[in-house]
Formats: sequence, C-alpha cells, structure tokens
Amino acid sequence: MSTYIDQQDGVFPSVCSLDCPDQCGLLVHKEKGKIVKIAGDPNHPVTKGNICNKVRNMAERIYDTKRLTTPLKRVGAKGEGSFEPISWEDAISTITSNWKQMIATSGPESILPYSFYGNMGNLSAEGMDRRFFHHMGASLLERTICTAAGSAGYKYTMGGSIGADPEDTVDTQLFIFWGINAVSTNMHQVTLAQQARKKGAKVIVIDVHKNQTGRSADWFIPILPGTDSALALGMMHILFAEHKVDQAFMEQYTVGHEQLREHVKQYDPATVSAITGVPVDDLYRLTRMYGDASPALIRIGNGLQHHDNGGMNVRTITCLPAITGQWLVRGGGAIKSNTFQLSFNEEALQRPDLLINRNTRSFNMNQLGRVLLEESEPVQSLYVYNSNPAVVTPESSKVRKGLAREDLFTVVHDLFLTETAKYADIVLPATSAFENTDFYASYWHHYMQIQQPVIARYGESKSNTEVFRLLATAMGYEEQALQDSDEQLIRQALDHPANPALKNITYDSLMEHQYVKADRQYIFPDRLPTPSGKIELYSEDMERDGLPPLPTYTPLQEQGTHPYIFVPGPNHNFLNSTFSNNAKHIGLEKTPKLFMNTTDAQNAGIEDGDWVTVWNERGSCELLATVGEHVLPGVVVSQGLWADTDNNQATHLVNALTPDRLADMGGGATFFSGRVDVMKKSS
Ligand SMILES: Nc1nc2c(c(=O)[nH]1)N[C@H]1C(S)=C(S)[C@@H](COP(=O)(O)OP(=O)(O)OC[C@H]3O[C@@H](n4cnc5c(=O)[nH]c(N)nc54)[C@H](O)[C@@H]3O)O[C@H]1N2
Ligand SMILES: Nc1nc2c(c(=O)[nH]1)N[C@H]1C(S)=C(S)[C@@H](COP(=O)(O)OP(=O)(O)OC[C@H]3O[C@@H](n4cnc5c(=O)[nH]c(N)nc54)[C@H](O)[C@@H]3O)O[C@H]1N2
Ligand code: SF4
Ligand SMILES: [Mo]
Repeated sequence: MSTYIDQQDGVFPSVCSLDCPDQCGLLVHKEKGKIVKIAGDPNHPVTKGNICNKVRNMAERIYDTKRLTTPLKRVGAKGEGSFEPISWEDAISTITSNWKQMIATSGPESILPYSFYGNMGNLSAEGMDRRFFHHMGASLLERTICTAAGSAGYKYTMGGSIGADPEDTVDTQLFIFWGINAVSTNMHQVTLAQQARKKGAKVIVIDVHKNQTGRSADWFIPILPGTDSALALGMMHILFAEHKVDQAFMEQYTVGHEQLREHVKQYDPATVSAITGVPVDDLYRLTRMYGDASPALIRIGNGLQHHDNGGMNVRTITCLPAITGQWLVRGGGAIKSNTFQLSFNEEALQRPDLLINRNTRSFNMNQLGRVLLEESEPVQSLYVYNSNPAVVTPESSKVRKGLAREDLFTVVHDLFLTETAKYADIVLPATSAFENTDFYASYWHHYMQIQQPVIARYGESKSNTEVFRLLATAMGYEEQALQDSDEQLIRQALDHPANPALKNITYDSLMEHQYVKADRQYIFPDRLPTPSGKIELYSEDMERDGLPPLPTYTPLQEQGTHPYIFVPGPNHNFLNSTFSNNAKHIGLEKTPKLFMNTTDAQNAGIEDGDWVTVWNERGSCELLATVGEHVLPGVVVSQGLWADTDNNQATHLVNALTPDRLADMGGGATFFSGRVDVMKKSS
C-alpha cells in the first residue's frame, strides 16, 4: 500500500496537532510533494470543514526558511543564538556522554525533562518520552501549566473530566461562556451556539475583558478577576431562595445539598456584587435566565482557573448545573474539558512501571526558574521538547536566569530556534506533525483521530519518538519498550478494556475511518467516579486535602501592592508562543496591546496609542495602550505571548511579570493573579 508521502499530488485527510480543544479534521492538498493548501475536512462530524486562520496559514510555518534542518551545537553565549550545524551522530553522542557522566556522579535525577503540548499527538507528547525518562529514572515533571487547577476542582465535584457532548448543544437554549475567549479558542462551540441562536437561544459571556467573544454575545457581563466563585455562590443563593432548584435531582444525584443550601445564605446579592463588580440587578437577571432556561450549558474556560483560587472557581461553577438538574438534560450541564470519554491506556503507553524508584523527585513546571536556581541538589541537564519555557512559563526572567547557568547542559528539540533553544547547548530539529504518525484525542468533542505522515521530513528533522529511540540505543538501554514502533505504541494505548467507550476505536478502525467517536458511556449521572458515586457538592476529599469542603470564595493573594490586576492571556492568531515568529500571523496581530480602562488611563496620564511600561518587582515589558471600556477599572489585559525582537530583546515578554505561585489546587499556574503598575514609556 502506498503511503501518503509516496503520493506527490492529491488531497489527504489529517488532523490539527495544535493544543486547541476543537481538534479539527483537515484536508491537506499536495502538489509535487509539497503542501499547497490546508483546508477543513467537510466530513468531520463536528468541525465540518471550518478551520481557523492560524492553520489555514500553517504551510508558511511548515516551509518557513527559519525552520531547523540539522542538529546544532552552541558556539556563542547562552541566549545569544550562535550555533553551528553538527551531525545527528555527534549530537546524540554529545548528549548521551554528558548524561552518562551525570548519572555516574550525581544520579539520574540530575536530569529533568521539560515538555508540554506543542504537538497534541499522544505519542509525541506523552508516549515514548515518558518510557525513556522513566527507564532512566530522571526527575519527574508535573505538567501543570494549563488546566491543572480547574481540572482538580472539576474532579472533586464530578470525579473526572466528564462533561456534555458538544454535538448535543445545537438545541441548547442558553449558553454561558464563562472565562473562555471561545471565538479565538473554541470556535466550533461558537458555531454551535450560533446555530442554536437561530432557534432562539441566548448567549451570555462572563469575562474580565470584552474581547471578540464578549462583543459577539447577547449579553456581556464584566467581572473582576478571580471572583467567579463568589458570582456562582451568589447565583446559588438566589436559586435556592427563589426555588429554582431541582430538589429531586439533588436528592438522587448529589451529596451535600442541605449543607450547601445553608452555606450559600451568606452570599447575599449585595455582598456578591461588592466582591465581583456585577451589579445586584444583573446578578438577579443572570440567575433567573439561568434558572429558567433548559437546556442551559456552561462552557467553563481556562481563564478563570489561572488564578490563586482557580480550582475553586471551576469547582463552584460546576455545582450550578447540579442544583438546577441540568446535567440530565441533553445539551445542558457543563463542558470544562472532556477527556474522560476518550481516555486511553496511559499505563501501557507511558509505562510508569519502568520507573524503579517510587520516590523519584518531581518538580512543578510552573516553577522552572526556582527549580533551576534554588535546588540544593541542582538539576544539571534539561531536555526541552514541545514547549518554549523561556516565553510561556511564569516568572520568565527567573527561568532565563536559570537557563543561562553555565553548568546546566540544555538540549532543546523544536522546529525553530525558539527563545529557549537559544540557551541550549545542543538543538535538535523536529518534524512537524504532518511528517509524523500519531493519534489524537480531543479534549472537547468525542472523536479520536489518526495522523499519517503526509509529507516527507523537512531537512534532517526527526520526530519525538524517533529521537527517544536513538537516545535509548546510545544510552545502552536494552528495554524493548523503548524501541516499539509508532504503530505498536498506538495499538498498546488503544487496548483499554477499562474504558468501554473505546470499544470501536482501534488502530485499524482509525486507519480506515480517520476519526471514530467514543461510544458514550452511561456512567452518568448515577455512577460518577467520585467517592460517593454522586456529584459532590460537599467533598470529604477536599476537606482531607485541607480545602473548604463546600464551594467558598477566597480573595486573590497579592492585594494592594500595585494598582492593577494583570491578565496576560493568549491572542487570536498565535497559539501560545507558536506562530509568534511567523510574519503572516504577526501581521494579523499587529502590535502587543494593553487594554486599560478610561478612568485608570486618565489618572495615570496615559492616552490611547501610547507605549507603556508595565512593571512590578518581578520584571517589566512594553505594550501599546488601548484605552476604553473593554476592562473594569483596576484591571489591565494583554493578549498573546510575543516573541523576542531580532536582537534578542525580551521587550514584550508578559511572563516577566507573572507570579510563579501555585493555585489552590493541582499545582496550577496563577498567570492572571499578579499585580502591576503601568506608566507611559519614557521616550
Ligand atoms: N487562538 C488561540 N487559541 C488557543 C490558544 C491560543 O494561544 N490562541 N491556546 C490554547 C490553549 S493551550 C488553551 S489552554 C486554550 C485557552 O483558551 P481559553 O479557555 O479561552 O482561556 P484564556 O484565553 O486563557 O482565557 C479565557 C478568558 O478568560 C478571561 N479571564 C481571565 N481571568 C478571568 C477571571 O477571573 N474570570 C473570568 N470570568 N474570566 C477571566 C480572559 O479575559 C479570557 O477572555 O486555548 C487554546 N486555543
Ligand atoms: N502569560 C501567559 N502565559 C501562558 C498562558 C497564558 O494564557 N498567559 N497559557 C499557558 C498555557 S494554557 C499553556 S498550554 C502553555 C503552553 O506553552 P507551550 O506548550 O510551551 O506552547 P508553545 O508556546 O506553543 O510551544 C510549543 C513548542 O513546541 C514546538 N513543537 C511543536 N510540535 C513539536 C514536535 O512534534 N516536537 C517537538 N520537539 N517540538 C514541537 C513548537 O515549535 C513550539 O516551539 O503556555 C502557558 N503560558
Ligand atoms: S487550531 Fe483549533 S480551530 Fe484551528 S485548525 Fe487547529 S483545532 Fe481547528
Ligand atoms: Mo493551555
């Protein structure tokens, strides 16, 4: 059978590899062996042929002349970006001889992998890498930068990442997009909401920033950052008081509703309004709309959980559909992330059993700066792939100071010479997802998809799995699991009788159909994987973990030091830092902006279009002020993780200002809970 790569011309099915819930089905058009167009696959049941601009323009990135073609060795100072090409043999032997020496003198925990989901393919992101580092006994990494706090809060309540099926939301009557910039970050849920709207549905957006999603809503409700749990508790107060709760549902499917009813009495509308900035009348109107609509869906975003109290924000909102009984209504309930249906055999894929030492030390990825600078038994080597920590990780000035350590041996595997790669001793060129085999599980819709390589490898680049096989051989590791092929890895991961929803999803069915839906498991709502099997409005697990067992509002930690809460979120045309080095995508975004309220700007002597310096004790960056009513007074918002300038200046590095404190749950990041000062840039 000829593979897609062998065919020089044609249209080939594929899947988007980016860290985005939509996980679109794609059609890749090839002429003379090269991609000439990337379009949506109209047959994909959820994404239906529509894709975002980022990926429509993706071919520019695939064939960008800045792409790495060979391994590189650093010849200049760390961070400067001077390298010379070397062979793969040299690269692998340099890495492994350094590692062998470190392991002999300091043990394998002196080595730390650092990765995230630059490629969502499960083999690339959490497959062979895990096997390799487990076998080595390297320090473990807690991958907490994205959804950790919210997922933990959701899990305490629901037992796992189990939510509504987005395909059921075409008939939903009320959508609340809560802390999600869905127009940019989950466009197909917006399409579904627009379809429902034609049939009379209403769309409410609750956010700290009136961005494109807020502007597209029937009703935009601005809220102060980190106060969402208070808003949800205020809604519960009114729902109980006005008898808009589903008593029968609560009795059958929840635990703790009596305690909750008493507990929310303290969250009266005046108190909640003072905390959240949402007027009392709006609180009543919102609650009555929510209590009266059915099906009513809450799409819970990532924004409201990147806070000190992020876990509790998600936990509290997740209780709303449990008191109204919306979980039983098709198209109602909530969607946070939907990984449960497609959960595959992680143990078979990642082989934690290869890790001999059960007490291996582990580090939270959000604190990379501290880890590199403050450990008494220092990390001596960092191996980075699928991530760009010099830009995306909190307190990035500290991260860069750590990366600049002369005694740290750093390897970066990426498609480009990223800001992080400039600090590396050895850089390895990575294939793009279109050059790899992998399988993909969406964290929003319920389809598993397969990627077969569509184009030949760019230059001498290699995929993550290939590199780990090479490293394993050079380290002298004889474990067979470290040489399994991509096809074998997929077969092992999908062999998972513990999840009957996967029964139709196999390597062969994916090869035949490209995408296959999980057979929705009816564990819900009476056999949830919580300790009680029910929705836990009162959680004994939380009590045991030192958290309030009932949903509770706690304020953000940095109070008063600087005048503004700083919310540096993602933007429309980049994906985290991916695309921040592509001319077309930069052109579409134009400039890195800071949204600021008119009153605040007047008080600070700042006008619309001024360049401003944003600063705090952690660092500073420069942004272009956009003055107006997009944000409440006391809040400033930026969008996008911008690249360093060509001469390596980190001028727009918003993460220089973000705290590396951890959230209340799951070791999550607190990107949006920092405070800053803003002043007009001195010219
Ligand atoms: N175009 C594009 N798409 C992306 C990404 C990207 O960078 N660009 N990144 C991808 C990734 S990795 C992820 S995790 C998702 C993230 O996508 P989303 O889930 O949309 O999360 P964010 O964009 O971080 O934040 C969502 C919204 O929360 C708001 N917000 C911040 N703090 C609060 C708060 O305290 N309360 C409330 N109510 N709102 C608040 C922000 O203003 C923002 O509008 O998107 C994915 N998709
Ligand atoms: N201020 C602020 N900071 C944030 C956020 C925010 O909202 N605000 N969002 C946070 C969130 S939610 C997330 S998920 C993180 C994301 O942070 P990262 O996971 O670091 O995401 P990217 O910046 O997209 O970097 C991914 C890198 O992987 C590379 N890559 C892609 N495919 C492959 C491959 O197959 N192999 C290898 N070896 N490399 C590959 C890409 O070229 C890119 O350089 O950022 C976090 N940082
Ligand atoms: S980034 Fe998201 S919306 Fe864009 S093509 Fe990929 S999955 Fe679809
Ligand atoms: Mo993320």
